[in-house]
Amino acid sequence: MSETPKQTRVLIIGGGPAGSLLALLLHQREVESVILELRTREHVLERVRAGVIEHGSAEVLRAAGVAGRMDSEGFVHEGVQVAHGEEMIRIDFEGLTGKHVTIYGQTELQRDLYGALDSAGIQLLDEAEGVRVEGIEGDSPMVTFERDGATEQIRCDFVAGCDGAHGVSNGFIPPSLQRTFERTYPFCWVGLLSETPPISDELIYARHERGFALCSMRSESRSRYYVQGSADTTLAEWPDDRFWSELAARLPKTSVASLVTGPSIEKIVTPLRSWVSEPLRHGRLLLAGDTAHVVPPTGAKGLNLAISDVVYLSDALAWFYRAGSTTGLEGYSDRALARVWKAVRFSWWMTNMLHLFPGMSDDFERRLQTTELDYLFGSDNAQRAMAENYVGLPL
Ligand code: FAS
Ligand code: PHB
Repeated sequence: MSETPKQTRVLIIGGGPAGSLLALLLHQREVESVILELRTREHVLERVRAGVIEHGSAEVLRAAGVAGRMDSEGFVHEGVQVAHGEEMIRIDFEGLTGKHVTIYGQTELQRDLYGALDSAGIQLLDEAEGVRVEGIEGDSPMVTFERDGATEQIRCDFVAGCDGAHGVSNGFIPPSLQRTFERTYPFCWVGLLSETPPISDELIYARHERGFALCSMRSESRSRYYVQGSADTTLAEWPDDRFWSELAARLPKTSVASLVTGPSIEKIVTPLRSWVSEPLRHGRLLLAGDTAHVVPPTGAKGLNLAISDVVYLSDALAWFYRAGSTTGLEGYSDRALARVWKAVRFSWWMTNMLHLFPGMSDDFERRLQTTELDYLFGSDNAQRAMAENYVGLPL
C-alpha cells in the first residue's frame, strides 16, 4: 500500500471518471492532488456503464493525453437512428452540426484514466473507508479516513467531492443551504451485454407500444442493449430469452433481421431519475459529477457532465493557484449548473418522448408524446436541435 501523504492541495473523494480526470487536469496545471477511492480499482473497472463520449468530451480527453485508445478503438458515430414502431429516421449529427460522438465504454475510459494517473505519479488511495471532512468553512480542511486498519488524516486546501450518487460528499453541504430537484421515472432500464456483433453500425433508440429499447455496442463483436422494464422489476424476471424476445418485438422488422442473439455476459437493472443538488460549492468543498446530479441514461449525458464539471473545476482551481483569485471558484457552481440543467432538460425530453408511461391514462399526454416524435421525424430544425444536444453543447 502506498504511503499516505500528510498534506496535499486538492483532496479528491472518489476515483471514478470525475475524480480521476480532475486529478489529471490539475496535474497538467501543476496542482497536486490525492484521490481517496472507497473500492478497489478492480471493482471500479468491473462496472459497465456509459458508452457515448460527446464531441467536446473527446477533445478534453485528447488534451488530457488519455484519448489514445479511444481514438484507435472507439467508434466515431456521425448519426443515430430513431425508430417509432416500424418507422425509422436517421439523425445526421455530422450534416446538421459538423460534429460526431465516439462510442467507447466507460470501463475502457476508466482503465485509460488509471493508467494516466499511474504514469503521472498521482496517488489514488483505494479501499479508503469512512471518509469524513472537517473545516470546509475554513482554509485548510482536514480529511480523515480508515485504510488498511489504520486511521489516516490528510490536510488540504480544497476537497473535491467526486464520489457519485451514493457517496458522502453531497452530505457535507449544510442542508439549510441546499436545494434539490428530482423527477423519478415510473420505469427502469434492463441492460444486457453480449459477445455478439451489433445489430447496426449506429445506435438505435426505439419507441414502441411495448416500451423503449436501445441498441448500442462496445466493439465489432460486443453489443450493449437496453429495454424498458417496470420500476419494480428484478433481474430474475429477465432471463436472456425474455430479454431478446422483448428487444426484437420493440424494433422495426427491418432491423430485427440483423439481430444476433447470444448468452448475456452481464445484465443490470438501473432505475431512471433526474436529480440535481445545488449549490456545487460550500467553502472549500466543491462537488462534481454524479454526487451533484444524475440524469436518465437516455440522453447519454451522465459521464459527459462529469467531464464538463471537472473541466470547469480544474479551471477555477488553477486560477486560484496561479493568480490567487477566487473568481473562478465563486463562479464554478453557476457555470457548471448552467450546462448541467441543459443536459437535464435534454435527457428528460428524450426520456419522455421514447418511453411508455404506465398509467398514462390521459389521452392528451399520450397524443402529445406521439406528436413529439412526428414533429422530430418531419422537421430538420427539430432534428438539428436533437443533434446539437446529443453531440454535446459547447463547454
Ligand atoms: P461514479 O459513480 O462513476 O464514481 C464515483 C466513485 O466514488 C466510485 O468509484 C465510488 O466507488 C467512489 N465512492 C463512492 N462513495 C465513496 C466514499 N464515501 N469515499 C470514497 N469514494 C467513494 N451515463 C451515461 O452517460 N450513459 C449510461 O449508459 C450510463 N449508465 C449507467 C448505469 C449505471 C448502473 C449507473 C450507476 C450510472 C450510469 N451512467 C450512465 C452514469 C454514469 O456513467 C455516471 O454519469 C458517471 O459514472 C459519473 O462519474 P462520477 O461522477 O465519477 O461518479
Ligand atoms: C451505452 O452504450 O451504454 C449507452 C448508449 C447510449 C445511451 C445510454 C447507454 O443513451
